Amino acid sequence: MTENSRPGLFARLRQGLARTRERLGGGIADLLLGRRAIDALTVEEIETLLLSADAGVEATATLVDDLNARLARHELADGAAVLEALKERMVALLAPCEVPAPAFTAKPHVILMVGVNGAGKTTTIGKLARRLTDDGKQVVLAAGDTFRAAAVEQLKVWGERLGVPVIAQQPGADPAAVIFDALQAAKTRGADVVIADTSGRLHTQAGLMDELRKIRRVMGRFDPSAPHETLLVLDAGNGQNALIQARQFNQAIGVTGLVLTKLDGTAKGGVVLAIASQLRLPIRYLGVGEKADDLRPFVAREFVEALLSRDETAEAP
Ligand SMILES: Nc1nc2c(ncn2[C@@H]2O[C@H](COP(=O)(O)OP(=O)(O)OP(=O)(O)O)[C@@H](O)[C@H]2O)c(=O)[nH]1
Ligand SMILES: [Mg+2]
Repeated sequence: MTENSRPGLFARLRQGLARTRERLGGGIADLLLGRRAIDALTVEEIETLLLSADAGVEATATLVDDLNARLARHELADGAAVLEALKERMVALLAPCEVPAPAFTAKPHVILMVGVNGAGKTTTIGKLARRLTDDGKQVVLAAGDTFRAAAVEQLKVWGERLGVPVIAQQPGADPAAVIFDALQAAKTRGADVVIADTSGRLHTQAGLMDELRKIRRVMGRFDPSAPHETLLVLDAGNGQNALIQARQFNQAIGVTGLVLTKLDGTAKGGVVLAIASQLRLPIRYLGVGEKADDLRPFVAREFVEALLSRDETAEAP
C-alpha cells in the first residue's frame, strides 16, 4: 500500500505534533502573519522559539542566518514570505535525513532494534510489524529482550494482536541465541522479515554493548549481510540527550537509521532539526502515539508542513 492510500495519516501526524506545533508553529505564525514590517527583532523572537523547541544552536543559527541574509537583500516582502522562506530552509535542512529504508533483497530481511530503556523499541516493533504486514510481508518477531519476563509478554501481546509469530525463550536466555532461533524459524517459514527486540541499555554499560556486538556477529553468521538495518530508537522528549545517545550507539555498534518516538508527548519536537543538523544519520520513522498505526515514515516536507501549517484542513503536500 502506498502512503497516499492511507487516508488521514497526514492529519494524524499533524495531530501528533500538536504540542510542538502550538508552541513553535503557532508562535512563529503569530509573529509573522499579517505583519508587513519584519525586523531583526522579529527574527530574534523566531530564534528564541526554535531554541525553546529544542532545535539546538546549530540548526537554529542555520535557519536564522538565512532569514537575516534574505531580509538584508530585501528578498522577503512580508511575514508570509518570511514564513515560506523559513519552511523552505527547514525542508532543505531535513532533506538529507529523508532516506527510504533499504529494500528487502535478502530473505529474511533482518532488522535490529536498539536504544536506551523506555525509548519505545518494543512499541515501535509492533507498529513496524503492522506496517509490514499491511504491505503483505510475512513478519517474525524475535524476543531478544530476555532481561525481563514482562518484555517478552509485551512483544507477545503485539504478536497476537497482529497475528505475527514471536520467537521467545525463557527469561535470562542468551539474546543472541533467541535471535538466531528466530532467524532460522523465519527461514523455515519463508518469512520476509525478522525484527529483533533488545533490552534497553546505556552506551556506558560496556557488557551490554558487547552483547549487541555479539547479536550482530551471530546475525552475520546466519547471513553475512545481516543485520540489514540497525534502528536506534530515540525518545524525542529526551532533547539533546537523544543526540548524545545517537552518537554513542553509532560509534559502538553502527546505526543505519533512527526512529524518533513520542513526538506527540513533547513540545520539543524541534529536536528533529537538531538531529538533522548535527548527525548524518537517516531518520526513518516518527512515532506519534502508542497505537499500531502511529508510526509515520519521515518525509521532510510533510514534517515541516505538519509543524508550521496553520490551516486546520491542510492536507498532505
Ligand atoms: N505517546 C507515545 N508513547 C509511546 C510512543 N512510543 C512508545 N510509547 C510508550 O512509551 C513506553 C515505553 O515504550 P516501550 O516500547 O516499552 O519502550 P522500550 O524501548 O521497549 O523499553 P524497554 O524495553 O524497557 O527498554 C510505553 O508506555 C509506550 O506505550 C509514542 O510514539 N508516543
Ligand atoms: Mg522493550
